[in-house]
Amino acid sequence: MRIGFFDSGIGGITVLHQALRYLPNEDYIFYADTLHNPYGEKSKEEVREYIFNAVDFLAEQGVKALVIACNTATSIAVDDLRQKYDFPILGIEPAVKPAVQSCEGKRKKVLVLATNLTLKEKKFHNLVNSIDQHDIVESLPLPGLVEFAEKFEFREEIVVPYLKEQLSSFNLMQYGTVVLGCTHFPYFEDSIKKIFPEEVEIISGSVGTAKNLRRILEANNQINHGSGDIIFFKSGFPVEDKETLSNYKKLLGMLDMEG
Ligand code: DGN
Repeated sequence: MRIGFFDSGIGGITVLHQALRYLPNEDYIFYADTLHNPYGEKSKEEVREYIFNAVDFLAEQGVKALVIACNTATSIAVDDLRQKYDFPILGIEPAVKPAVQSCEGKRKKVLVLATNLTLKEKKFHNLVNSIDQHDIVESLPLPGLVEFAEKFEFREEIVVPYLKEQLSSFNLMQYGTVVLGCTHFPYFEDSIKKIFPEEVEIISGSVGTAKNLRRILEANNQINHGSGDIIFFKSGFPVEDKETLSNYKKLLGMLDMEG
């Protein structure tokens, strides 16, 4: 059986990329809900309905595990999804804990970049409150990066001015770690690096999610020896046109280059 991956759009491919590193012999089914993207600016109720529709679809295809490769969807629905389905469901959340641990000693702050919905949700506030004893975590929504990614717009001359404007009121010298709390953001890692001082670390939660996925499959004796085949769906329809498929492959290649 395949492993299901789900995101509101192409951001989840950044998590799939890590899964392919840790589990290269699994076969995958990737569902991008592009018709309803972006999730981050919509109401929680509306997004919840889209998520359940998408996961119902993946469950009907038959998956042995599901990765909610979207911080926004994880924060509003992962607990309820786990109640409904009987396959393992993994989510992704902003990697606040390692960021705080690494910054505390350095007397630096942490900046979490995510969607509006993720940053507004209780799950995020509970996470920060449980870890951030010295009040060093700050956050900023960057919906423009999701829009750029969905348009396959990654050119630095477009992205860097947007980032500079959004960060214009921040003193960038005070940060030790930037947390990419949206799966669309790793595509822009090079542009983000250009804005912050060189020593600033940039981290995301996708490696942790991929390692957890491997651990769960190993524990359940469900490791596959397939070919790493991926099939893509967009809001319930198979992606068959060559151009889109080649764009998705290009994204995986682009992530390879970013390491
Ligand atoms: N990629 C998603 C996330 O990680 O939050 C959401 C992007 C969006 O739909 N705004």
